Amino acid sequence: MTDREFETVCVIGLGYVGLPTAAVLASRGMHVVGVDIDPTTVALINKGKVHIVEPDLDILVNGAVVTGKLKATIKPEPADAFIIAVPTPFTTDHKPDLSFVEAAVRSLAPVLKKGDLVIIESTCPVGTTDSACGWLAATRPDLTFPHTAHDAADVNISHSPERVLPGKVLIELVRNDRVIGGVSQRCAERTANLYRVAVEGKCLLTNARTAELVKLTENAYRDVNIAFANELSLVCDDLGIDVWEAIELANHHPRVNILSPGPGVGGHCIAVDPWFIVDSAPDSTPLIRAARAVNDGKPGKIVARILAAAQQLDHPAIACLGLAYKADIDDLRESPAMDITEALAKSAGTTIRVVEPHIKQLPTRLAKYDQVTFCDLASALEQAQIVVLLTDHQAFRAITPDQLAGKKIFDTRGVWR
Ligand code: SAJ
Repeated sequence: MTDREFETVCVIGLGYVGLPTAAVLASRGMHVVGVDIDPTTVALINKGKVHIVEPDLDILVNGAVVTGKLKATIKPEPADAFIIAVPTPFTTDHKPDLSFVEAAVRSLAPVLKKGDLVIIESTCPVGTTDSACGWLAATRPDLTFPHTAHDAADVNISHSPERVLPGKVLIELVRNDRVIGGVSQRCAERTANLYRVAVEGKCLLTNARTAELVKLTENAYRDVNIAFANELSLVCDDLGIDVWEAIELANHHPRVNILSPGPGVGGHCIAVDPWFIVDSAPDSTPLIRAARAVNDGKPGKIVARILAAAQQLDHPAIACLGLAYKADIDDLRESPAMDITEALAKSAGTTIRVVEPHIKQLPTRLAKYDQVTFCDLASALEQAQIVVLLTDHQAFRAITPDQLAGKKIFDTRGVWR
């Protein structure tokens, strides 16, 4: 035993955020129980292995499991603190789907005891943390909760959103400042005490509703700024101007910093979270909604231009380089590269060779098209008349002008300028 306030932490959801968080806390000497509904994930982690690609995560998880500080299970176990890191997707009509968060909160109710701390890290619409207090209060009438008992509550509850960038998770988990929103002041203070074990950044205390909105705001801000760059790229296409040169020059202005246009916005956060603000305040969010439309419309604009070029050629072979939603990761979620490749498979009437160095085979969504094949980079380039760069992986940046000579190029990321 140490004199730490929290000895045992139960992390619910062992995905891109939960597993690194569990491993980092275990590496700081805490006993960590990781919980996941997928038995295959649980078995793999208990062997010291990982199911996601993230630099150095495999080493950290292996060390934590071997030293007995981290174990995985399918049900929550009693702990001093619970961290919920499950997905919050949206439904087809852009409404937040809180079913995973609610299930996770309810799953810990049976093992909850006086003095425990519950932290929701999952990105949530404003008001979710208050709702979580209500769900727990309804199942555990023997305990008091902070939405009614405030600082005197038996159990403390907070929202502290994850803000780590895929590809840099282990660095950002420790170094980023952390926004901590307590349902009461004591909830926030206790949550900061827990994170300070591992976090070197500042712990910034606020209330739960503000913390919920701050997280959504960060991703909506980025989405709106990427939409500006994407809209500018369409303007430049219409006017025959090189968008990359125009942005580079504009960014020499001391107060201008335009982001990069691309094939659209992918990933499980930036394409999703702005909708949670729109859903909460539909009459006050025309800009956020418009940004979503611009970014969601970008893949279709690119497909139209590629199809127009393909029509000029007899049976043109197309090489699509990259499926991941951004550089040097294996994550295909909400990836515009997938949407573009699938749209070409449906309409181009020609062979499409897909190169994605971070996965081992074509995802089923593309494998069902006979004309789509998974290919190595050299042969895809050799045989293609049209080359479409969709993800700016390192391997593609190294392609030389010689390898592209005589081909029609669609460089959606501006890496071959
Ligand atoms: N993108 C562009 N142009 C740019 C920057 C990005 O087209 O100039 C595209 C990327 O290619 C990608 C998408 O946007 O398709 C999102 O990529 P990203 O690197 O901007 O962000 P994510 O989704 O990987 O991670 C974001 C981060 N949020 C912010 O930077 C505000 C991260 O800090 C959050 O923790 C994460 O969302 C999350 O989990 O919410």
